[in-house]
Amino acid sequence: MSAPIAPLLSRRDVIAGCAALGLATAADAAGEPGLAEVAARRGILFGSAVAWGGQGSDTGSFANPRYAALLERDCAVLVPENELKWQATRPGPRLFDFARMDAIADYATDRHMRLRGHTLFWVPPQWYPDWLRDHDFGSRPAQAVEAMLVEHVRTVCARYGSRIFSYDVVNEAIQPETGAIRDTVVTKALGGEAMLDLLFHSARAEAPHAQLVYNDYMSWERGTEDESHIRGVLKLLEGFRKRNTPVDALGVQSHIRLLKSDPVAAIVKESAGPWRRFLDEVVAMGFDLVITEFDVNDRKAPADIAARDGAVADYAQAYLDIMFSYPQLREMLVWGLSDRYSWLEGFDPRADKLPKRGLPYDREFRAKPLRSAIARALAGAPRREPLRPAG
Ligand code: 9MR
Repeated sequence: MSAPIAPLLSRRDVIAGCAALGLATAADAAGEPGLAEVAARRGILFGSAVAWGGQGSDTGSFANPRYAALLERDCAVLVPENELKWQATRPGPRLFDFARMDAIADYATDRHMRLRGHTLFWVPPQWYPDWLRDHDFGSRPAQAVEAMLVEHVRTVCARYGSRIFSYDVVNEAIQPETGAIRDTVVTKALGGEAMLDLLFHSARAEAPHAQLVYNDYMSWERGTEDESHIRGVLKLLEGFRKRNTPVDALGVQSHIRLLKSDPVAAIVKESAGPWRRFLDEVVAMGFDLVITEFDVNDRKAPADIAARDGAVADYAQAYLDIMFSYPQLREMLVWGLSDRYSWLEGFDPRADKLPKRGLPYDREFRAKPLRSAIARALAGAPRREPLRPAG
């Protein structure tokens, strides 16, 4: 009997060899379970932002077959990157347009994926549709704004019913530099707190099945603005609890940033303690946590691709390990899957002008070390009770 023949190269050797050559392999993800499956074993729902199908095939949309293949491998939940924002759905004060959002909702339903609603109201005026920015609310602005917001929530919630299981009811209400509620034509008319409360109460009434989330980009990096942003969000959450405002979870956007060239371990060491104290306070008030928009801004990470991808992966895993140590975190969404379509490309460019690499797949849809880091963080997460089904 002949001895079994050892394979010339194991799968691990192939992957290590490719990594040494700086090559991402499609094979490193293809043979492995999708991220949604890895996450589900731990009671976590994993997914991504997606765009609608109308802008042509080279987009981060389900209508792009190469992108759809990634979505269908890795995602159990989708969120529209832009299509449920007022900019998309509210072409005029009395007009609604849901064509783009409907396309995404239909795709998610057909593929048995869940759907998050981003967002019922995005507070900073720079993101309002033009007509709203300097809208004349007449002689009784408080009543007019109230009617407008309630109509909006009612219309969206009625249209999507139990198809949307979780809403970012309010997005980015806090001014990071001051920690106060932003002052806008809409918040002014009603008062900031009253306006936010109105949105959450309306969402609870119109979508009683849904998880209601306050979503913001306060981040674990330690800059002055990050401190005041965090303090402002905590104060806001305390106010919600005091006034019995129906808010279920804090959406932690998680656009994490490598903005220093220090070693990753040093940055993590500086951030971890204060970030945990923040999360401890949030969950102590009874809020769940949701990672709503994860990606990594690699602006100051090394230019060399292998070194950069390694730093991004290490930074992400350190962050996610902390996040998943909280059983109150049961959803993680990335803000896109491929660097080819990332919003980071047009934002805060690198000094060397190299393309950013902050998402799990590169511009040619090949899995990167960041995908493996996410998979490891998910696989290492303590098992938790999954979110109750919608409806
Ligand atoms: O990624 C989104 C980009 O395509 C849009 O142009 C932009 C304005 O609508 O919004 C980006 O998404 C943001 C999200 O809605 C809220 N948190 C920050 C995200 C990145 O800017």
